[in-house]
Amino acid sequence: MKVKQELEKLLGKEIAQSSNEEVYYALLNLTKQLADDRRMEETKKKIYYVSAEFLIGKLLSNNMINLGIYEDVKKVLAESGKTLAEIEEIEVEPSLGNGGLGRLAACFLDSIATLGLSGAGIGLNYHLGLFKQVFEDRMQKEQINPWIKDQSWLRKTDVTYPVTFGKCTVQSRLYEIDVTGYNNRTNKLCLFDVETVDESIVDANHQFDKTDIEKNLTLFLYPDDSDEDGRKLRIYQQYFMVSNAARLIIDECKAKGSKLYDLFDYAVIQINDTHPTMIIPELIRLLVAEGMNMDAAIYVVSKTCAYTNHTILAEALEKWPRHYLAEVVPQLVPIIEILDDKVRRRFSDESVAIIDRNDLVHMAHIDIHYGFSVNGVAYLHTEILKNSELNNFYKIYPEKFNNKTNGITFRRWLLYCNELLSDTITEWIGDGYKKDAMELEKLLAFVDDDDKLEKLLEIKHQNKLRAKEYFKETQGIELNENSIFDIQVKRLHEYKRQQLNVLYVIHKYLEIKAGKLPTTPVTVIFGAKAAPAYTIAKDIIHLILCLQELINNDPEVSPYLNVVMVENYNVTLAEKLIPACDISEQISLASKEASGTGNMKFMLNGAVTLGTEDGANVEIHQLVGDDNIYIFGESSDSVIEHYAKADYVSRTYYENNPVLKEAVDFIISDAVIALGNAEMLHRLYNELLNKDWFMTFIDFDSYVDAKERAYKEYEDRKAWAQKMMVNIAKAGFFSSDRTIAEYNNDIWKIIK
Ligand code: 6GP
Repeated sequence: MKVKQELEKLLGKEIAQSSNEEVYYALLNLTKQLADDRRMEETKKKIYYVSAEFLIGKLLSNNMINLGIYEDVKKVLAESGKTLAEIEEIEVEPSLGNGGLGRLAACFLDSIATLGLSGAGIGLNYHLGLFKQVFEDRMQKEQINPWIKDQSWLRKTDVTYPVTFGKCTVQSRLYEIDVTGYNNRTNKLCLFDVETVDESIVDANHQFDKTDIEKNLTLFLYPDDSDEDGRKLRIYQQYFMVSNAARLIIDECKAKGSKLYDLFDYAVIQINDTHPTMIIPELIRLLVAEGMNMDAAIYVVSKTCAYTNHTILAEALEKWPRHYLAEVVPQLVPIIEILDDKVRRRFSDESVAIIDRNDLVHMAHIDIHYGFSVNGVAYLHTEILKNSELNNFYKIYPEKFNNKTNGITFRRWLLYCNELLSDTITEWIGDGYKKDAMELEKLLAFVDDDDKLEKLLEIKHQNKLRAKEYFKETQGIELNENSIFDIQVKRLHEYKRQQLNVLYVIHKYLEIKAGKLPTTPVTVIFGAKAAPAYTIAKDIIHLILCLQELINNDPEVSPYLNVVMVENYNVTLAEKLIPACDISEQISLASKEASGTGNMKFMLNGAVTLGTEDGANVEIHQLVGDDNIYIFGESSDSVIEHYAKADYVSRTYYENNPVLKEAVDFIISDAVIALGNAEMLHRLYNELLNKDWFMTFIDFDSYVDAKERAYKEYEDRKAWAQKMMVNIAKAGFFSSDRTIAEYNNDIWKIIK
């Protein structure tokens, strides 16, 4: 294809004569056409990945890479005096996800298409998405994040269904976004919406009438659930998502010849955490309405649905009061009662019931009893599910449990975000690794090759410069490219322990003030959104922003230590930060991080992990060996034991450890209070001293030791570059192509 001619045909003029915006829209249309050309006939069986979140990121470059026109487009733009980077600035990042669960869903869609599997994602088209984070008075403020433009990747379809709730019926509308595979087929992401949705009901404080379902149904991802109306709104959304999904699936299967008794030969439904759980009773309801008897419907649905668990945090294992469901979706309640009754007849164990004695409906329990597969997302996580969290279920259904260690798409997280590195790798080992990521292991041959090690360091430096320029331009942030980039970017949550990193920063600041100076300067970078109703998480952000102000403006300290919190961390910012990183902070309390996927992205881009034996860190450790990772902290077994015995008392650590005490006390020192909000800082201080539910203090000493070791070893540039090489070489296992091949072989069994 002649890219230049095609583009200029769409533009109606020369590229050089067109604005960036015109070029962007021409590329959008060209890419859509090419994606359309790669649509293939669907196979008999299809995978439907149903998820509340799809954190897809900007799509233009990713699609151009997958369609094979990326290099040509870059060349053609350069000839006309334009860069792809400036064209991409026009694209707005869709706001359809929150964190790991949503980004995983996006990587999976890429890999499903790349492996040539017939599949679709199904979710909701949130108009205002999660929220846009801005910092005001060193605090997080939430703003609406409208992202839908007149022309976008969204394609309006004729598919619409009436969806009935207890109090009203709404008419849905399906929108589609093409999902391109790398040199392979085009699939679809199906996003349902309602036409009555009204963005104008949201006021300046982000408030809106939570009971006006017709107007608010697809406004926000995860509406505030701190009150009853908010929780009910989540149920409205979930039911709207799955009722549409169920109908779409039934229609598509019927069109392919399914008689519905054989639905499982045509469809497999992967339930992404518990948000889509109601698809089970909804499908049963619809099959019964089609004339099937209840037992047959339950049998068919149970053979069609599979469940993935993404967390053991109790707060995320959804439990809805039966009366909420009776109000929002009364038609499902009798079915859920039948499902519960069948469970109770078979098992006397109260802990596996669906509706408990307090009349709470346990969504995960529906998935486990009435799905055919239950998987965790990393080896350790699945072991914890089997042996503790879901042990009572494992005893009943050992055959349902399986592990699928997460993965990431290397198209976005290497080829696109780190071209310098991927071009160099191609030069060294050929481009076979682009199809078979395990070929990266060929890089192990170069761990003693001085020139190649030098080159890795040079690439890292270039990526730091690129990040420096980007953040200077977009956020006015000054980054020192000659410092160690020590990065923690992920959702803000106490279990992820940003507060542990913060305590280290304070400790380091105090050391520098006392005259103990680091050899190489360090920049500690944070990026994180806190859920709007999560008070302590917002207090932690506040503390980080106060420290940023204090430290970066202290001439005694700032030549050695800087703290930066980037605003509105999202996929686009991750693509800039990850290639520039030296040290990847993966410091969750062991047992709490199901897998993590940021850890994989950093490793692939040549950062060295500083982490606990948690989630997929365990597998990273096994792959790279002790010398190429910094592991610290309590083991998950020991943490689980502390919880069981309830014997962790944070204050004891504080009282017995003067270094820790000094750091903790600094949170409420005059220097910090002068910059911040005393109430928030005291609240955080008290939380740590009196609760510290995620055991920050228990790991403080070993964290400080590990960090000091990492900083010291960074000085030996050759030894560090060797660690980088090993990390990149061993990252192949974490390709989501491997993960999806495993899902397909063990669970989905889609034949190409
Ligand atoms: C996340 C887990 O916290 C993370 O460890 C994992 O890598 C990711 O899922 C993908 O599996 N969970 C969520 O984001 C979540 O909302 C309900 O879980």
